[in-house]
Amino acid sequence: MLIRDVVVTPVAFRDPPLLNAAGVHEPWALRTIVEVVTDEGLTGLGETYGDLGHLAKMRTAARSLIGLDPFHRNAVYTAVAASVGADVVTDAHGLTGASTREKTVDRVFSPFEVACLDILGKAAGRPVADLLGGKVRDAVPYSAYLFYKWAGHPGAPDDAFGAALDPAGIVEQARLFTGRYGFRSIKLKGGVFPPAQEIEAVQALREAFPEHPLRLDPNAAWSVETSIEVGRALDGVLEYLEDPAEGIDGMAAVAPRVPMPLATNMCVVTPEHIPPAIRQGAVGVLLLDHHYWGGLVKSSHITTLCSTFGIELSMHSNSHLGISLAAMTHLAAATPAVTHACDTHLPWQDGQDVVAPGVLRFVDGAVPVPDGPGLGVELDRDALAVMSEQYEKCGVRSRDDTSYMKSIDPSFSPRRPRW
Ligand code: GKR
Ligand code: MG
Repeated sequence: MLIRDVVVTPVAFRDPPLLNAAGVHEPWALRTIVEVVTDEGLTGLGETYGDLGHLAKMRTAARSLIGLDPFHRNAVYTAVAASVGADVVTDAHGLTGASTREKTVDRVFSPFEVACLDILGKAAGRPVADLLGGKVRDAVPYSAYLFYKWAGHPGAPDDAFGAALDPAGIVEQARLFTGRYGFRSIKLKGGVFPPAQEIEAVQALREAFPEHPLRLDPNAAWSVETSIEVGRALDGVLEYLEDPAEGIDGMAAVAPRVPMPLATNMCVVTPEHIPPAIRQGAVGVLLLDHHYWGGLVKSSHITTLCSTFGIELSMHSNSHLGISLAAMTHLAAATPAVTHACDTHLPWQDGQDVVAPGVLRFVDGAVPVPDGPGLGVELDRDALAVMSEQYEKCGVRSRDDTSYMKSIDPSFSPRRPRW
């Protein structure tokens, strides 16, 4: 079997004004959809970031895959690495940690690897979870991912979610998400208001949801001292505290002084970060993300390594669509070490998707693992065409939460630490 064609399509979809330490989400979020087609007529799907620098790398890499065998992931990785060369692609928003050359290659490789696994699954008539060792759970639990937010983008009508700018608004948002999807864990994106206000919001969540594990993630907006104060104030309330302080050094200074484990998707984001993080005892939970940890197989290997060192696993997300949700679900379903509910932004997309409806759904806060061959999802070509046209027209070419926020509030600064 040989790869005959690779189609790379950037798409844009509406995104609410979600607030974070870097600023605020723009009205359009970007993704790139990958279709890998074989000479036997099988098509595999992948999904990744849409920022222009990354998209350019995706397009170059796509050309280098023609003629390769989708079974040969080593050859595919080598071709991607050669096409990336020595370049390092960075994110403007800075919310997923430092960029390195290895992380750049892993990010470009990931959607092609997922598409190849989709093809192999289709060829074998088996779900991708089977290619990763088989399901250890029939459904993958996700958390309600809460954000402070405005009622709508400035100058636009209010969106379907309403404003959430204080503890009562956050509790109301949690009720909406848990009511609609049945989530049994809750994560609050922090780093937006002074820590005392965010502590109050978490305490309000604890009161309203006494049984739900809770997490708080300020994206390294706090100093070491502030992180320790917040961690101690939330003793017994948080399942884990996510990226309170910057870098492995900052996290290692906080970890032994707070009562709960620290989690990260910022200071350990590529294999070369693992040895120093372990040496320094910086993290208790790694938020895995196959989009930058080199695809599903490499991510699965990373979980084995982490388990050896006593690091627990959960999963990180960014604004995404259904191909990513399907891939995350197969990976988490086939990975025993992912024991915490995974993050997903999908509810914020409010039904916009490139996959045909019907397969992916939340039941009691968990996504049942698709049981069709491969990822088990199909492209909705009409939806893809609409989102591709939205990309052409929307004018956004790279996610930039900070510039958008500054256009609304010129005094805003994304400096870290902010408190
Ligand atoms: O969507 O604003 C966002 C999040 O802040 C995202 O960009 C982060 O990468 O969800 C992520 C996180 O857990 O830090
Ligand atoms: Mg995070």
